[in-house]
Amino acid sequence: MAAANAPSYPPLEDRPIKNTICLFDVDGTLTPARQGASAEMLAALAALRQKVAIGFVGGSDLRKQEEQLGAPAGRPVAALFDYCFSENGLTAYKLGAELPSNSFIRWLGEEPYQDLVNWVLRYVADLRLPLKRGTFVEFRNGMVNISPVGRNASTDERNQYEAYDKVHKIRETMVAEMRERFAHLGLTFSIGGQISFDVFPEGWDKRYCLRHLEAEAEKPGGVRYETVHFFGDKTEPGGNDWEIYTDPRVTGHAVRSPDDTLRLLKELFDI
Ligand code: M1P
Repeated sequence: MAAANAPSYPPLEDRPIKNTICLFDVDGTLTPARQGASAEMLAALAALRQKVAIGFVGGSDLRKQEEQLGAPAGRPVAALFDYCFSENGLTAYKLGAELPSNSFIRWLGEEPYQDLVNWVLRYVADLRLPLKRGTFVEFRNGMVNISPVGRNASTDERNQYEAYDKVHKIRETMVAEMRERFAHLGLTFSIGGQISFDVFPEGWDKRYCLRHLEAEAEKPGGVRYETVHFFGDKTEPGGNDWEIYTDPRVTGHAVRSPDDTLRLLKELFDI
């Protein structure tokens, strides 16, 4: 049951600024990295939602977005946004109702996945490094994360590995071999952090959520979003907002911080 004081919003098809949606990255755009949203940001989003459809698109899972957005508001995150796109949209909600989900294993299939993971384990077994710990393959809903040193490495061990990797190019070499060996699978290999790299299907970056919006237009009475604004802080090449920011279907906005997002929203939507 909706909370007694829950605000109400015009139906999506009756928002004053028609056929328009604002999509937001979470960390560094709506909230400081890994922290909660401010009261000012939550109020701005509520005001914006009176005018246009709003959604977030984040790489983390819904639990994390509940912590960063839902908890500070004291309401479920799915009540704060028209569209919630967790894991870039592999898990998605519209007006609190779940949209079709997807997963890496469903997309790839068990046989090709085992070919990949067996190859990785053999490759890692033959590596001699200054240190090795455990969990060389982490199976996630939308990707597999591979770490030559192992995800159990402590902070010190991470730092040691990272320095070694910079000189000896362990991940770069492994990724180059995997790109060649598994070229037929249509995968993206991304070295983002300190000790690992992510492997996921081509196009399963933040652009993935756009397919949900395109599906909306095909539904009876569904809205066709002709203007899709995206706000993100990692919009440089290599950043995880870059692909959606530069997508021709999207009007991209690069922000430096949540305060910068607020400034831009005032400027663009007079809220
Ligand atoms: O956000 C960048 C990366 O952060 C972690 O990488 P690592 O453990 O190597 O520092 C992982 O969560 C990885 O998936 C992610 O891309």
